[in-house]
Amino acid sequence: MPSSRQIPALIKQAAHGAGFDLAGIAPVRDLPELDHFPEWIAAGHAGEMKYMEARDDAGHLKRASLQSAAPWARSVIVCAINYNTAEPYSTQADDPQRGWISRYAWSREDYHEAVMRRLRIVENQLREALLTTRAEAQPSSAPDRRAEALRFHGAPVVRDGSDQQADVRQPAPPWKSGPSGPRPAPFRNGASAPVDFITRCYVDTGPIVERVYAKYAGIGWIGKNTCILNQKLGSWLFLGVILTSLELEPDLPAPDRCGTCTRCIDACPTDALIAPYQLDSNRCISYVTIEKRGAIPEEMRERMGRHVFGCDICQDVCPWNRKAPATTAPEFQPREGLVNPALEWLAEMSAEEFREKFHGSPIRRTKRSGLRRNAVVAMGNSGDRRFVPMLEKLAEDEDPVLAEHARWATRKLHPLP
Ligand code: B12
Ligand code: SF4
Ligand code: SF4
Repeated sequence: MPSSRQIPALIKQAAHGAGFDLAGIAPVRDLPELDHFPEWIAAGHAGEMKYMEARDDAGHLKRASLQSAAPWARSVIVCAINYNTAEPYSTQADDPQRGWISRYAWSREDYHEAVMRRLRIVENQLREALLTTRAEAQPSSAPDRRAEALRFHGAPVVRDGSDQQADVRQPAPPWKSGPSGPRPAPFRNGASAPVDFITRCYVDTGPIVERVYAKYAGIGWIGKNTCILNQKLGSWLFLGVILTSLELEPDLPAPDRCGTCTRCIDACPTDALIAPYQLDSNRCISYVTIEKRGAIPEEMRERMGRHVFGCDICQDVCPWNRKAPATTAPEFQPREGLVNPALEWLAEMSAEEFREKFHGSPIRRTKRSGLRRNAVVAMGNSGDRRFVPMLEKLAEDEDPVLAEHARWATRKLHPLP
């Protein structure tokens, strides 16, 4: 029977088998970094990302503490996977006539799905290990508890609709079984089981600041650019978390290895890193090109340079990424044409081509209108007057936001005397 000390080893083995590069366990408690979250929200640094401001019935910010959003959670399993590929960094590819899509978005599969699929493997193996040992612990005259348990395998998935996460409830692990309490409500499929073993998997969308738990799970430290950095792998890591009601032995937090370095802060073209470990989304090119809808503030347009989706500069310049290894995972290999893409191609992309090219890609998030808007801004910043005829045509486009940005870009390339 695995003990609460052995389960972490089993989880890490399962994570490795599922293709994760790193895995660790963080405790659920009020971690000091989370104290900064309400200040960050109050300062307006979340911009228009209203989901970051979600509150519970008592008015507390859900992301500021798991006590509010998941009072049953006792541990957070954090898994990380390297998405780096052997392509140049944005700081190495300096053709201003071409755009830049950030490294994470070149992938063949949206990382939310690629990470979630792996998290489910880990979650299922954890469940199976606990259910198997529980079944083996039953006396032979008892009904076939293992068969009963396995009927739940993959079945009790409750969608709560608000955060689109699965809530998987399972029989209690052996060390948690107590005297039998009231019979719990049945699952949707009619089966019933004790409900005190809960797991929830999240990639981005959960009410949790993943990087803080990644630090306490020993995945890496939070750098001054606010990204999680691992000493061996660098920062090209996607994170995924499994919240669980199991009380597990936590890992040790990774020590901060930024030292006196400030390269990321110095290199940020928009001064979005307002202080070490603090980012104002409104000023971040990643936010402006992916999350911001409608018109981009003029002051930001010029500073966006040729970025059309996301930004990697504060990671490209980080010394810990100098020797970052490349992944072999096929889903993170770049789609054709996305590394340093042609701006004309993006600006003139039809709705049909956008659907086809970006099917299952994170780039869908900015929608065709956002991508074209960003491409037009990059043309304006290119200094290349070859783009003027195309921009003049786009200035008449039926999309008023695109048309206005095209007029801005034309003025930049073709200043009036
Ligand atoms: C909203 C969001 C964004 C926003 C805001 C980013 C931000 N820094 O907050 C925008 C759109 C700008 C963004 C950009 C990017 N994102 Co993003 N994003 C998220 C999301 C959904 C929430 C992050 C969040 O809660 N922010 C709130 C702030 C307050 O938290 P935080 O920055 O993590 O800050 C904590 C620490 O800095 C800490 N802190 C630690 N020490 C200290 C010391 C002091 C003095 C202070 C004041 C604070 C402090 O306090 C904060 C917690 O309260 C997460 C997924 C998730 N659910 O966590 C992904 C996530 C953070 N993003 C990710 C990625 C990959 C990116 C990009 C690289 C994508 C790109 N190339 O464009 C960039 C990186 C930009 C950057 N430098 O952060 C990854 C990060 C992986 C990693 N290695 O760190 C995540 C974890 C997604 C994932 N599942 O893999 N993102
Ligand atoms: S992603 Fe780009 S704009 Fe955002 S903080 Fe990093 S360097 Fe600055
Ligand atoms: S560039 Fe320097 S300060 Fe910034 S995250 Fe990397 S090591 Fe830390």
